[in-house]
Amino acid sequence: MTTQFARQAPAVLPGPNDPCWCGSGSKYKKCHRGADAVEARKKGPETQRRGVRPGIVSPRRSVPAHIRRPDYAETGRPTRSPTLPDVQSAEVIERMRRAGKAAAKVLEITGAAVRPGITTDELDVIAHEAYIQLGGYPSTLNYHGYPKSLCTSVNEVICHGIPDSRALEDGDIVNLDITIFLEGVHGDCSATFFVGKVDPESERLVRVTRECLELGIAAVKPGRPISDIGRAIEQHAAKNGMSVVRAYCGHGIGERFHTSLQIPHYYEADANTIMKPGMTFTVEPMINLGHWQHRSWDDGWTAVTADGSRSAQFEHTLVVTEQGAEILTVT
Ligand code: EYF
Ligand code: CO
Ligand code: CO
Repeated sequence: MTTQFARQAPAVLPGPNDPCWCGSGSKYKKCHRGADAVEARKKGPETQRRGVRPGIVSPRRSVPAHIRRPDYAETGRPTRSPTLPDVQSAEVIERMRRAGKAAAKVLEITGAAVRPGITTDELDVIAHEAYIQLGGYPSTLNYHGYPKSLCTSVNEVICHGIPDSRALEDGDIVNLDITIFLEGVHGDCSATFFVGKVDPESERLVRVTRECLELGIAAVKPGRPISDIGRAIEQHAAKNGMSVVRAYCGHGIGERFHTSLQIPHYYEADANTIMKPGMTFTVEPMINLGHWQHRSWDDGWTAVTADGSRSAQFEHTLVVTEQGAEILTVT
């Protein structure tokens, strides 16, 4: 009789809570994870999966009392209804211009510090001080309990990487995702940086991802559906043999960090909300060199590519205008 279960572990192992590769139907962590780790140790370091590993996360940094805070700063839970209007008043947009400019400034300052040897926790210190210097609160700090003032996503980390004691290495790529709460509104932007000299495929990934954001922004037009944005992004990624992450989307933004408006970065026919002047949202495509599927680390935040391929991201906060889009997160 032939067994219906696989006998050998695949090259890419499942996440801890995914079904085991053997077909037993049990979670991987309850089934073959222990045995696979023993086998990998026996075979030596060459066969062990290389990649970014979690480091030590430092204690939470404080924000001076004079800085205005969002509603979740103490409890971790946003209290206001997410079903706010998607279209903002001219007065809110004016405040969002100032918040967007400040976010872009924090990104510029923190990005300038990226170099081999610096830890992502040191980047957190730089960003944290820059937010405060500009009079803003780091929107991610305690947002749903997130522990740091920015996200640092290295190599195969797709998003929500937590700054820790890991030093950046020559050849890494790192996305810095910065959001500021200033004058009662949020400004959210990110960019992927090279650490020293990176390989040509990573350079191509970062270039194509930046182009995906540009093409997504160019698709923003009043009277057109939100799905136009994802269509433009997905076409460009596919043309270059890359994939678009599906689990995380752009989002409405304003007095709340995230509203119920979602901006998929792939073509989604159901994303049929019509864009209107005054709507504010982010476009933040995450593009992978390999497949689009993701896994989450046990920390509950860090999303990585399931196949270990590298991932890059760029993000801007936009307002829809009569002609197209105005980018708010510019210095
Ligand atoms: C509850 C978080 C919650 N969410 C979104 C919360 O829009 C963002 N970047 O562009 C963005 C950034 C962060 C964020 C930082 C923390 N969170 C993350 C992951 C899971 C989750 O579950
Ligand atoms: Co962001
Ligand atoms: Co965002």
